Amino acid sequence: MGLKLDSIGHIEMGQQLGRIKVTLLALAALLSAAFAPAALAQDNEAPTAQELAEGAEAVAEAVAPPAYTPMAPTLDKGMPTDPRADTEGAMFKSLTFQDQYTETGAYALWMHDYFLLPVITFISLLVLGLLLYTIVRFSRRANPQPSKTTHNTAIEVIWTILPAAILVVIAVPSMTLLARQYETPPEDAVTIKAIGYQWYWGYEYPDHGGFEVVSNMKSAEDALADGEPFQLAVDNRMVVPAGVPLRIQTTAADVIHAFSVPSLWFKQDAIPGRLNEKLLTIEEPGVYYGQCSELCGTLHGYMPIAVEALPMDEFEAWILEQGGELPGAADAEPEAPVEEATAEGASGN
Ligand SMILES: [Cu+2]
Repeated sequence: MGLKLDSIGHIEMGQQLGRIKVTLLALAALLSAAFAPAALAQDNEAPTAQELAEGAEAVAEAVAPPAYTPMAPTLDKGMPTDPRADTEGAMFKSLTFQDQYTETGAYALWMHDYFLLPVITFISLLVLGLLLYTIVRFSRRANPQPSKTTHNTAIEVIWTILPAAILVVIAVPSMTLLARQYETPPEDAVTIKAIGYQWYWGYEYPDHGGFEVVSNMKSAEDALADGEPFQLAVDNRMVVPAGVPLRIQTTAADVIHAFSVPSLWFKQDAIPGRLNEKLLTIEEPGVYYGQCSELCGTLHGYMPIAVEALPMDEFEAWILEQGGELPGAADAEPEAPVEEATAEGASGN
């Protein structure tokens, strides 16, 4: 039959299990027929097969996934801002970080905007002020006889303690951010494995049957036609569920690459022979663009990343469309042989 050895083994085991189930079912039917009035047993038996078939159809219709169409990206969401754009504040927005769509990213952005930036601004202005004061106050004209002082204990204590204190204060949010960035994914996180190749990305879905999506950069014409940013748009995106923890694993097939998406505050090296993994929870559905961030050869600049976060049901529909399977589907499998067996049994009788 051209099947592999292990798959034959599985199929035979499945059939054996099926046969055991059929035997048990037949026994149960016999027992119920023996103990219940004959009419009731018949009533029970005949519709069961029909009902099962009809029920299965109804379920299949209800579960039938809507066809997947790639989500249209939102301007300035999950992508860099063009400083030449007409939109308000485009110039400023292009100079700072992208809007963040993860909790860690929001924290990091807060730390930058409301903590580090004020501190560095204060220090820069203070140093600039002192410098200007010194230039004016102690110039040769204003101060012809310079002081011969070489030490001042008080001032030396201050300029040692103060910077040290500032560093200690900065260390608090800094260490918090570091810890958050390396939080271990929970056990039930959805695993997606990003594999770097020269020069494209592959996305494997080990929790969903292990299929792999190959993702190449779109041509300028295709990107433009689809309303996507050129050099960021890809033919096949990395589709993930939004709002649930993801276990992003990265590795590479040839040289070192890096999987990086700025608006998700995510950057992780993809190293041959090594599996890195990190937690990622995307807060809302959307398209988020990134790029390989490790010099990996000639076409390093042409292996962009596009992450499409979808609501869970749409993600599952996409999985099925890709020929993957849903986790938990394996638990439901034993029902199939039972249905078949019942139908066969009914026709046999
Ligand atoms: Cu690369």
